[in-house]
Amino acid sequence: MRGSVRSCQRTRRRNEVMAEKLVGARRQAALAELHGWVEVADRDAIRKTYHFASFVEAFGFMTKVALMAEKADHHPEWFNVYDRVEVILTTHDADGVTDRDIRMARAMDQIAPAHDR
Ligand code: H2B
Repeated sequence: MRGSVRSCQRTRRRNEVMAEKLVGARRQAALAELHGWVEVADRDAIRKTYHFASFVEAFGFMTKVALMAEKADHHPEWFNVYDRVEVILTTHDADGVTDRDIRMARAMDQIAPAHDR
């Protein structure tokens, strides 16, 4: 019972935020207003690499993004080594890039080091 209620809420939540795949000119326009975000070659996703002054700064960035991502129910795929954070964004429900990814990318850029904005 509790399980089915929970999965129902999850479905409802997904439907509420269900986003449409960004394609063609709208997608290019969205990418053009971001900085340093490019399309991934072998899948429908966008990526960017951020560079920090230290591991602690990189991890601090990831901590802030993690809280934003949890709030937005939209999570990055990422890889961190020392002062570098490589991020991939895509929307699994839409099987591609949506406005949710663009919004997350913008939010990440806003708290990134000046040289990565
Ligand atoms: N993050 C990203 N990047 N894409 C999604 O489609 C996505 C997500 N879906 N975070 C959410 C969570 C979904 O899996 C859960 C069930 O709400």
